[in-house]
Amino acid sequence: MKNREKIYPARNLRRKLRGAAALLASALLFLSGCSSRISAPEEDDMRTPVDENLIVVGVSQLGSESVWRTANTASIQEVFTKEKGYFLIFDNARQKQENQIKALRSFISQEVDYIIFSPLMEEGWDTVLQEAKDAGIPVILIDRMVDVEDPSLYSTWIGSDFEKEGTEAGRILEKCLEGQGRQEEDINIVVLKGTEGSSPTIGRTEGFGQIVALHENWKILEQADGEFTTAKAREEMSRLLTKYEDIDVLISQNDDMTFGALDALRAAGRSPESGDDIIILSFDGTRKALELVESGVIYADLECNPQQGEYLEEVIQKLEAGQEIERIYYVPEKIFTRDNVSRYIEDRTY
Ligand code: GYE
Repeated sequence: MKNREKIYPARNLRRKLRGAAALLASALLFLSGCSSRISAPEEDDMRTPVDENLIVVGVSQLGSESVWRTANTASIQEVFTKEKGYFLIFDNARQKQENQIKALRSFISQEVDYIIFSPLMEEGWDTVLQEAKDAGIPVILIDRMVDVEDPSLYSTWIGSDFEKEGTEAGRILEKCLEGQGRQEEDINIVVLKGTEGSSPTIGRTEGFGQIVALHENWKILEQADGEFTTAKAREEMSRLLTKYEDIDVLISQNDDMTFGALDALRAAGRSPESGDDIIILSFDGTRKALELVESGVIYADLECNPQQGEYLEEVIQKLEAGQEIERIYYVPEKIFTRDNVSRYIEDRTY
């Protein structure tokens, strides 16, 4: 991004003032040391973002609904430490957009250097992001996207290509059915969708839908809202299993929902463990899911990489150095099938 100085003048002014404040603080400390016997506080007690010249980042995480999210939060918290020169203000919005908007407003009033946030859903951010822009605070989006009129309301976005994940799932299903000699058969599909209006739900649904449209014999019986959680998916899957007798394929838009769906399948007397009862495709690539790929319960798992902290830091370092950044960064991802999964399980930390 060019001309960042011009885009965010307030922020640069703030950094200068912060530098001046630090100088003033050390001058006062020096003077107090010369002129009085009252001892100065231990250096550690004086720590504030101002006098250490730390980069202050306000992070608004959307919730803690899934294993993926917990790993994503950990990856952010590992990176923004005092040792690395950051002061992190972290807020968990607990799946409520209004909480997220409140958190963003509080970051603005605290005059943070950067706002990082993972928006719960795509719509509804224009006003608060305009406020951040007016305050001269760069906004970095991670994981999910916003749908705003003015694209200059955020500096960059770091995340996954959700639509591609969806089309890949469709392609894997094609190959699977081909391998089973069922390419001409009628195939009944149910989809467990994530949070309504969120980028992964929109992208994965759209991408998979593109491949479905190529196959007249593939029928989506229903797309149910599983909210990315195990509990809601368990409930929805039980309902679907009562409603439809002949479900051949389950597309579950995250692993947590897959775990709930598996409970429901077992409770309904189906045998997902046999591997030939139902074809399950899942997203995220958590360790528990990879083990289920290895044992043949999940046919394939499309990785969604939660470890975005290092990319975030790279972007901030570039901005700090006045370098250009891209508008979009896709994180690297794999597809796990029974053929390759074993070598990845041991190193999985989440
Ligand atoms: O797939 C799901 C989480 O936004 C990519 O959100 C993320 C999704 C992830 O709850 O597990």
